Amino acid sequence: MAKVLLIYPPWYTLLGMQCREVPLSLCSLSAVLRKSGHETAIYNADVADEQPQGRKRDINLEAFKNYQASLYDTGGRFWQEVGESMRTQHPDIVGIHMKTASFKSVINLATLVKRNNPKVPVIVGGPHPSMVPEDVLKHDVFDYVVLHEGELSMVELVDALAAGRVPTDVKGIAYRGADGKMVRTPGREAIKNLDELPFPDRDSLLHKEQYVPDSYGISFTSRGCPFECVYCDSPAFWGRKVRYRSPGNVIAELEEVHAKYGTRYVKFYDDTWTLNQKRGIEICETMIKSGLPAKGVTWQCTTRADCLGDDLARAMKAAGCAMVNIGLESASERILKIVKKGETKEEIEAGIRILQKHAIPVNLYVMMGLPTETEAEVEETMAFARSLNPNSLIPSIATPYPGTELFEMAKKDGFIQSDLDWAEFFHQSPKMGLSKDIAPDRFAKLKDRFLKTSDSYNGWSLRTGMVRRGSVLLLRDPRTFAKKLVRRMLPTSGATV
Ligand code: B12
Ligand code: SF4
Repeated sequence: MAKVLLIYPPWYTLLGMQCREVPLSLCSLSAVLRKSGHETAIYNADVADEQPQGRKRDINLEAFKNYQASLYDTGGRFWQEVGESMRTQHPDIVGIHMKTASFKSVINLATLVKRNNPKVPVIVGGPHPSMVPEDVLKHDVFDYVVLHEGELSMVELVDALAAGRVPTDVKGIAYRGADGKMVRTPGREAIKNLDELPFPDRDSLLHKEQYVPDSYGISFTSRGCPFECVYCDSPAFWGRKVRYRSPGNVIAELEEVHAKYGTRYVKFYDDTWTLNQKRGIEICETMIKSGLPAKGVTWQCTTRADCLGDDLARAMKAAGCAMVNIGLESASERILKIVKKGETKEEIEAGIRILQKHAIPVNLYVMMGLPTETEAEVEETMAFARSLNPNSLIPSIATPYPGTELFEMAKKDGFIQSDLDWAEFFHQSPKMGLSKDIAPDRFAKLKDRFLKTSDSYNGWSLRTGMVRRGSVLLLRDPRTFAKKLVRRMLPTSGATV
């Protein structure tokens, strides 16, 4: 038996914000480790009571500069808190989640862990180390990388370490061999039946006082996506074969979460929630039968506009769907082809109209800075996006994550330098953008306008939407109006980017 401390690194907190959502990856790992007899605790350094919720418009140049500075200041507040959690938890093993953007932050964390106790093995997993394990293992504060889907490999790795064995027989991991070179064990086959996984363990989170009931409503119903958008790491990470949980298994988890934590809002983080529309309807029917919507539980999901039909949207509305996130990315057909979106503008518009017909609010992802994109195309995207009348726009600057085709394109175009800094790789970073066709000074101005236009659209949409919905509700049902008003004033888990 080992005591494992699982850490979600600070990122939003370094940017002066926070993300109050439970980290599903670590909750899932904790569940399987506990099932195998290990002890666990989950420390989430991205939640901090006093900081405002993460909102895209808050990431400005000033915040970015502070963020960069805080990454290199290991004496700073966040890092002290992490050291404190090491001292109070006394773990035998530490596991840390790592995205590309949090690479530097995780190095700092691991340094603190080793400073505290050099004998504690540090295991990292997540999108970034799965794609560039060799690069990660150059840093000797990391001992093991768990590649891709982590549950089974992590249990076997912890079992081996707890027994004092060198984990040469554990599939799906990488580590430094005796000669200092990376050893990569054979790949692990994906878990066939996701229903066999225990429900993510939300109980082992430390500092529960920092969460609100809706923080626990993070869930997924499938893993993988069959599409091949060049900017997304899902195809390379999960593979293009999609695995599904059964509707009964999904809803049983939501019932448990609602009963335990009083959660009333669920965010499904599947890549394409409605990929199989028949199954989507089944989930909605199972949800209705469970009585969750009648208890006021609502939810959101992310999907593609070309995976939406009338029957499904009707079922989603009836089951309490309160928001769907859809990617438009670009309104230029030329760019949509370059990024292998596999959808046309018309298809995207048609899908959005179906949701709107059923009064399901839409968040629309838009991107700028894609390879060969012109200024006119960026303008076209913004104009078209607004004409679709979504409830909000979520703008991103094209970012080439390792393992994606976009990364290879960026390399070919000379955007990836040998002195690259992974901490600059995120969707609002002032350092991102891959269009050679827009001069750098023009690009900076255009980017600013792109983000500001989205902000002002969102502000306008929020105000008009609230007034419209509020007036209708006030006239029809003043009691519910009053209840909703009170709920809106209470803290939420927040919409993060
Ligand atoms: C939910 C989500 C978020 C939420 C996170 C909320 C939360 N508290 O968890 C929000 C919206 C806040 C978010 C923010 C961002 N995200 Co995000 N997000 C996702 C999403 C949609 C699902 C993640 C998830 O929960 N999956 C389910 C769990 C079970 O899978 P998992 O996290 O991959 O974990 C498994 C393995 O990775 C591994 N594993 C993970 N961690 C560890 C740790 C150890 C020790 C071990 C052994 C194994 C292991 O085992 C797990 C179980 O199998 C993914 C896309 C996707 N399909 O995965 C993008 C994704 C992870 N996000 C991404 C990005 C870029 C971001 C942002 C940088 C966006 C931005 N603002 O610019 C920020 C960064 C935030 C941060 N704190 O670092 C990219 C990451 C690419 C990369 N190379 O880093 C992804 C892959 C999207 C994409 N397709 O490109 N995100
Ligand atoms: S962006 Fe969405 S549709 Fe495209 S590959 Fe990624 S998850 Fe699939």
